[in-house]
Amino acid sequence: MPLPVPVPPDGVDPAWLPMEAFRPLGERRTLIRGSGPLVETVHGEVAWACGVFGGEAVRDGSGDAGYDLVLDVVADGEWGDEGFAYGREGGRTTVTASGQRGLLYGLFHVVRLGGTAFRGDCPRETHRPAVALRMLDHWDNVDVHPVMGQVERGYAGGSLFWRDGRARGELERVRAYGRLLAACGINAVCVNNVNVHASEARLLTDRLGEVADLAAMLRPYGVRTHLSVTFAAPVVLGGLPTADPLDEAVRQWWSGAAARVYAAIPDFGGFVVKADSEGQLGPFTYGRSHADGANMLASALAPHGGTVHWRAFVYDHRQDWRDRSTDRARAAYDHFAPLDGEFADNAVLQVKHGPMDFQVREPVSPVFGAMPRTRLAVEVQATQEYTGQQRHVCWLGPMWSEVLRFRPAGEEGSAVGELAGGGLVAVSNVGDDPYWTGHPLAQANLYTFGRLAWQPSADPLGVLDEWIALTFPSAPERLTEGLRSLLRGSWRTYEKYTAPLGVGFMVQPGHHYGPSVDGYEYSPWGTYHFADRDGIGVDRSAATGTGYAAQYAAPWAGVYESPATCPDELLLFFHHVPYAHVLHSGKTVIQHVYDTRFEGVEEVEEARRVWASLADLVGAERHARVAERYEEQVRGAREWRDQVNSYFLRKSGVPDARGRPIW
Ligand code: GCW
Repeated sequence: MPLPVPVPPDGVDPAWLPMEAFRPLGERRTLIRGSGPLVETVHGEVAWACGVFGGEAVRDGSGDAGYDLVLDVVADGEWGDEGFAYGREGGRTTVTASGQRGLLYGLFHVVRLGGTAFRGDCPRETHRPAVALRMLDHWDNVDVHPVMGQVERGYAGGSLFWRDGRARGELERVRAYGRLLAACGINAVCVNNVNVHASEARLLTDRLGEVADLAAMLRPYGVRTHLSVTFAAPVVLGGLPTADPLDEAVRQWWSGAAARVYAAIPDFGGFVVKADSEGQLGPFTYGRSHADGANMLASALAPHGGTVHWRAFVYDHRQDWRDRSTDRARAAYDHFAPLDGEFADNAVLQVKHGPMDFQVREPVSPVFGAMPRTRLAVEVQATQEYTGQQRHVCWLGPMWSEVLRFRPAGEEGSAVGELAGGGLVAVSNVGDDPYWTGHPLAQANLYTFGRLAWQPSADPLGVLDEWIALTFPSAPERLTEGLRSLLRGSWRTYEKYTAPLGVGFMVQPGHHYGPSVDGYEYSPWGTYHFADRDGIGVDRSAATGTGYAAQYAAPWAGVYESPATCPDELLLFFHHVPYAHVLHSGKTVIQHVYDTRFEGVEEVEEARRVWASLADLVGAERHARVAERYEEQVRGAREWRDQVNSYFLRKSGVPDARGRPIW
């Protein structure tokens, strides 16, 4: 039986799966062969499209009866669980997969191609994800947290899963969500915050049924469910006196817990763990290593085929700002690199892409070049905590692509996207907002993440074009061009008007929105820029600084060590320089500060104008929502410009060479 398509409920945006995107498929005759629940999902999709557009979906018919499209699962296929072969010859398009998931991804490939899938010939091509695990981590709380709210760092309304302490039970919306994820290649979701509070802890035990309900909705779209668990669970849930990972009773408790999870959710993905981090308990409490902690959970999951995702975000968040010898950027490497080779096969170390915390510009974490015998996952942040909180447009595709293409051992070595055998993970930017992501244009971040996770070497601009074509089917060139111009450079624009040259963290403390140049300067969080009357930046060189630069292998250790070779955009991350220091661009640091702040604001003003000019081409509601956010972005960018410029004029006493207003 075809599975009915979970079209989003009334008033909810179809995002990149509007009905119109299914027209080319829906007008044609399609044969679907194979068996299993995901084949019924595919059948449901095709039948639905044909019901709307007049085509025909035939199940298991013979192969030669004038079909435009044949979707086939063959038992002896060579494309793995998720891959497929695509081709077109003699007026017939074929998608052949060796597994049901592959068929589902093949179907969405056809949808993406639109009319092109049914024109001309196309030699057979193989499509296979480069990364097996493509995951979204939701920082969703079950209870409303007094400070962080329902969704920690969430800018898209409430949670899709939880509200006021309960499962929401709006399972159709969850199903529609799973469908959107499948269409961009995401195959795993962690349904609760890595900061696991009291109610959330119980999702592992007596509230497991609520997780199983979500898993049942996501499963037909090939999305596996994962759970964040607290390392303290044996104590807080099991009543044991300790959570020591080497204690036999603790190990048994976890084995039992894992077995019960698998009894309820047979295809459960595994645990996500934030331990010894920002106040969460971890193995350090018991004098054990992080490998001891991760491996204990890995062994509880191993009999069931599960994986533990152990986060590397471990640092001292109670640092004394007077202490110049501690460098937060060093922390992940210092804690984890010595443990390389000690982690179990089903333990994945999940590493934030940069050494600090999702700033608009950071170097790539040196951990990726330092742990060849460990399965690593790259964690990026789709939710725009430090990049405009979905009130500002900041399309992160180019940033993620730079990270994934970075080669820690230089040109001859592998790229981060290849080293991430443990998966690509994004912190989700989705909530119960009618546009899913608050800012309608922030949908592009979610879509781009999925496609880059499938193929980390993909050109992000190509992915952006896909998103535009799907989301706005039959868009006139003016709209396509307009959207491109709004999104393509938006990350660099955001970088221009916020914190300069990789220095980061000039945000308001706590909520992290808007400028506060010294907001984190005298705080315990390890996030300093050290601006004084003469200069700015953090000396992380090996020769005179914290030694962070030496955590990289050649050639990067050398490149970053000296201001002469360090790329401009990271200069203040690695070096403390005088305001008169001349960048490779030929400008002084201080003039760069001024110029980029002014340019950034001008670019946002221009974007607002472009969006206004597209009013006749997008729906009125969407237009109004984005227009209103551009007002806020312009206001916010000006505030950034004026605070940052005034701060540096006052510190340095060096006027703007162009004499523009600074306060
Ligand atoms: O970026 C910081 C956030 C915290 C978050 C933490 C983490 C979930 O400000 O809100 O906690 O990172 O990644 O664990």
